[in-house]
Amino acid sequence: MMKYTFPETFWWGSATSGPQTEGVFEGDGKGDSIWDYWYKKEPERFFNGVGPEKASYVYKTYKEDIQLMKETGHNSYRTSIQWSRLIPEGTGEVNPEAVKFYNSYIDELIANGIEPFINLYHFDMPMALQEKGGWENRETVEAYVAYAEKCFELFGDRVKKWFTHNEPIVPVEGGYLYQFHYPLEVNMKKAVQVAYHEALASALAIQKYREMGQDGEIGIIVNLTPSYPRDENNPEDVKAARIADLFFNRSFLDPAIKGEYPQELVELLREIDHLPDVQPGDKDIIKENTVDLLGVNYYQPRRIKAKESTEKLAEGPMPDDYFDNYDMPGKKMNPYRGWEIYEKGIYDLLINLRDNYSNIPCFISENGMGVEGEERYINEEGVIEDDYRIDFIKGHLKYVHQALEEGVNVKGYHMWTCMDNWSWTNAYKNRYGFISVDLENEGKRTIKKSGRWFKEMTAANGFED
Ligand code: BGP
Repeated sequence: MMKYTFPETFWWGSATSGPQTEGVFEGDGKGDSIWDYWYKKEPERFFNGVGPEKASYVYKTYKEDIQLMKETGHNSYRTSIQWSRLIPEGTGEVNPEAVKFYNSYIDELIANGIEPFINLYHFDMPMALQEKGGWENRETVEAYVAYAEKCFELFGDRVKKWFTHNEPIVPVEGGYLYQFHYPLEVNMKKAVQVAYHEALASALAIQKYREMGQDGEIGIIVNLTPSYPRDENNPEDVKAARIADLFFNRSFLDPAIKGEYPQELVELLREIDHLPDVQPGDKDIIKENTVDLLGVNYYQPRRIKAKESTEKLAEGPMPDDYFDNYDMPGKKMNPYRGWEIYEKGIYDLLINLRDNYSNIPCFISENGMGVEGEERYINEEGVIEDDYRIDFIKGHLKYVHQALEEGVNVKGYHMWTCMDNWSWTNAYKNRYGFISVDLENEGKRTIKKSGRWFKEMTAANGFED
């Protein structure tokens, strides 16, 4: 038996987002985001035709839900403000119903001893702005900064942990490379511009936060997918893995923490004439407004080999022109989501932050396991016995613990997610929560075995195994 003890002050909790939980209700004044729009247009693209208008009804149930957070051992919780709820047209008028809702949600969390961590952007571009190009258009950067300022002004007296984006690489991949987010384009030139504008918007929001004299911390949440070469002794594999790392990890990590882009990435984009449009002064803004705190979402590693296939994914350049994904034999899989489970990846990425990113204060802001058909694990008391999820958490926490012992500045662990929520086009296919949501039964909540276990584990600040 080994004992894994975490600091008394460790942040324990879970994460979600507005669009995946709140739902849309008569009279709530919410404008459409790209998700509302896309669902109305192509509902068949969403698993079982379930859209964002239902989600988990949290807009109505947050008070009861917060009681369940307490019962599952949360001392902190991350959600996002929906831009299209607060400012329905993306710019201009603020929706008073949204202000009431977020105020009450935040107050209720605090009153129950749960610190709100608030994210400003979780894949949910207001449709009115997407019509004008979304992140491709520099005006969206300005609109975003005005929106961020409004959020700081309205809620900054109580919210002390802010995040400018969740996984900013995902709208780039989904919307402009691999077609799993609206606007479903395949265009690397636009992808680079979108990524650049997101990073610039983040730096400008951080600048605004500090100018306003706000006294909390502000950061960004990135999904890190450590890139492992097929063969560490094969220089071509190693180079391919390094390029994948540049595209998918360092493209946001470096500007967010170091205030500049990796030179190798800049050169690579220059060679293919894909550098983004920038304006004088941008460089300094990015340089001077780096994050206080980094959230890291970790689900899976990336296994890479040197390019072997000649198949092109698109006519124009694509990141995949530089590497192939490597299907490593014997890897452990989550078959429902199709993602590899590799616990040591969480340690490797934390050590990388310690050694190459000035040991920035960080926390695990998402880690989790989506499983389909969890009802088959329901016992006589109606509780889902998700022992696989408990094992998944322990497996990762052991490595977080090791990283802590080796001096990594890691301050917490948030699970994806609290209550089963709406997973974009997968809707409610794979369930991730500590708490189940019965969609057939008005969203009835039941704490799973993992939720009970998490409560005990966090009360003890650790576990034995
Ligand atoms: C992360 C996102 C979340 C969430 C989670 C699970 O990438 O930040 O929004 O959904 O992954 O992934 P999925 O919902 O695609 O199964």
